[in-house]
Amino acid sequence: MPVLHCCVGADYNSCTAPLHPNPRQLMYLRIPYQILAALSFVLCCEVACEIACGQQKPALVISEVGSIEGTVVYRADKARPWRFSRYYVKSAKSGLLAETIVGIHDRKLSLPNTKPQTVTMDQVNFQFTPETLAIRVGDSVRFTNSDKEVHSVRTSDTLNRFNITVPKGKEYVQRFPRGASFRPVVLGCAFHGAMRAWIYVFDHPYYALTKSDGKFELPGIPPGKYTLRMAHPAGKLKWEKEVTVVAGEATELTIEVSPDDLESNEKRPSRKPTTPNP
Ligand SMILES: [Cu+2]
Repeated sequence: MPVLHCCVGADYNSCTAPLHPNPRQLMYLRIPYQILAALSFVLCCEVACEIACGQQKPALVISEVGSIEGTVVYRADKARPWRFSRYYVKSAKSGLLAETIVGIHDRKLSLPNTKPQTVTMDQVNFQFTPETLAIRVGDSVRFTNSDKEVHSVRTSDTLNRFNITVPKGKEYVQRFPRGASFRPVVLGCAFHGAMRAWIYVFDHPYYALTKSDGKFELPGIPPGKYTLRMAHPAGKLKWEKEVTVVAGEATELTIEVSPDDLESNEKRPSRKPTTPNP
C-alpha cells in the first residue's frame, strides 16, 4: 500500500523520507477519490432532503400515466334561474363556470404527500377571496385581511377545527393535517354571518379549481376507471361520472351542469305512485 509522502507542500528534494510518488503524482492519484467523494456527498444530500421534505420521486413515467382535462359549463334555464350565476359565469352564452372543484373521488388513490404548500385566502369587501380553495393534506392556508374591519376565520369541521381573529393587515397561517376530499372544510366569520368559504383537502394530487375560463386539467393519473366528481359549493351544484384513464392519452370532456344538478334536487323524497282504491 503506498505511503503518502510527508513533504507535500514543502521542499520535496531535501526531504529524507522514503521516496514515493511526488506531490503532483499524488494529486492526480487523489482526483478520482475526490470526485467519488463529492458525488457520494451530493447523492446523500439529495436523499436526505427528500426524506426531510417527505418527497418521493414519481414512480411512473409519462408514458405510463394519462390525464383528464376539459371545461365546466353551466347551461342556464330561464324557467329555473340560478341566483349565483352572475357571480361565477362571466358569459351566459358560453356558460364557462368559475370556482368549481373537479377531482377524482376514489379512496384507492391515496398517495404520499408532496412538499407542503401554503396558499392564501384573503378577506376583501366582507368576502373570502377566493371563496373556494383546493389543497392537499399537509398544506397550509394563509388567511389575510385587506379590509378595515376585524374579521375572523372559524370552522367546526371535525378534522380541522379552529377559530381565529384576523385584525386589519394581519395574517394567520393554518395547517390542514387531515382532509375528507369532497367533504370540504366550511369556513365562516364570527363578525359577519354572510361570509362563507370552502376548503377541499385531498389526499391525492388529482384535483383542480376552475378559473373564469372554466378549464381544468388533471395530469399524471395511473390508468384505470375512476369516479370524476365536480362540486360548486357556493352555488350548491354537484356532478359525477365514471371516467376511464388510458396510459399516454388525455381523456377530454365537457362537464355540463344545470339547475338539474343542484344539491337540493337530491333531497327531494321520491314519490311512489299511489295505488287507487278498488
Ligand atoms: Cu368578517
